[in-house]
Amino acid sequence: MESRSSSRPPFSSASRVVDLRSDTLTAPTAEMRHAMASAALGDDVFGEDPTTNLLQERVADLCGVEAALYVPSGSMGNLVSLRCMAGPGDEVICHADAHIFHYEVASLAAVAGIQARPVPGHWGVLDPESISAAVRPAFDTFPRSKVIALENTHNLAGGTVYPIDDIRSARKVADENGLKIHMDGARIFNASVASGVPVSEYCSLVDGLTFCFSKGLSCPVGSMVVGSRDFIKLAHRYRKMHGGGMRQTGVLTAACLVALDTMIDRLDDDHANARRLANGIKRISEHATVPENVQTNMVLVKTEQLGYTPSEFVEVMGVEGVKCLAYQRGTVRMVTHKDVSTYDIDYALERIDAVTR
Ligand code: TLP
Repeated sequence: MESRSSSRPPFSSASRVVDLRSDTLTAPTAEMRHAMASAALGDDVFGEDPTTNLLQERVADLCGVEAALYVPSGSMGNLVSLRCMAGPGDEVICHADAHIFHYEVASLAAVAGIQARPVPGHWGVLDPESISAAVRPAFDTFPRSKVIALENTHNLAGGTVYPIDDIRSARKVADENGLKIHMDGARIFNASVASGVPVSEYCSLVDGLTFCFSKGLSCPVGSMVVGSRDFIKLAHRYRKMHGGGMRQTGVLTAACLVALDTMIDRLDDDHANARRLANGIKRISEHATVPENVQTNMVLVKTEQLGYTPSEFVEVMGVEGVKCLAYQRGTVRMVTHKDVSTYDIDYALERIDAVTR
């Protein structure tokens, strides 16, 4: 199809901006800001920040695990967790589209000396046979297989939920081969709200899980690593080694405590908005969204179906005041979140309709 973009002006005349690039854009609520300003503080490297200690206890409780650790980012949470489970010369089996493989600056290899073993999967899910086939035989010349890394929800697959039965199958392969399981659960609450599976059930099937407060939960900074007491003790050491030891973290973790009370159930609204967006786009062009059904808060748009390349579509929509990100395999990603209303979705749909007429 011939591109439609050349006839449009390269500047934004839009009076309204709807930012669908990521749920990381969410700003803290007034309640969070108030809690941050009045938080009780101490030096967290000494383990003396009362607000952070409370958060870590509450998160461990919620996840049904022994302990939890606050870290600056999801990327550090993944790196520290995997470094606890593997070391130089070891291998982590992951989905070929895993965030740890594509979007974390090769930190596994560059910082931890760990090799990723990417395995193709289906919408973010690995089948047990492919995992088994990727496990190395015990022989001196091979890297040592140590960990299976799963991502839930799966970012590049469009926010898909890792089905609980598939996690059980991965657990079986892990146990048969003496491997650990790490879950990159950056958006684990989206997965839980969408599937009805409690986060504690996900945690019960893995050896460690990282989730983010700085995405749909709307906090300005921070992620958690959760697992056994021994695992978290080691994670504490690697957090410090990677420069993640922070001082009066209560200023930040106060927002996370508010998020636990106010931000989880409302993720349902984001999912409903994502479905509304996808259904609206399908009305414009039936096969323009993937996967078939939106599961959480992401919509991947196959822009060729709308007459644009991904980068053209991003530019054209930017002019209309609707921001989105060019993604892989000819798609653009649109993410719904707290700071995007149903009216914003309808506005975005109206603009998509206008540029594709
Ligand atoms: N993902 C970001 C970008 O890096 C793409 C986004 O906007 O979605 N795991 C997953 C599954 C993630 O989606 C992300 C962030 C991370 C880890 C890293 O978290 P941060 O950004 O806190 O280091």
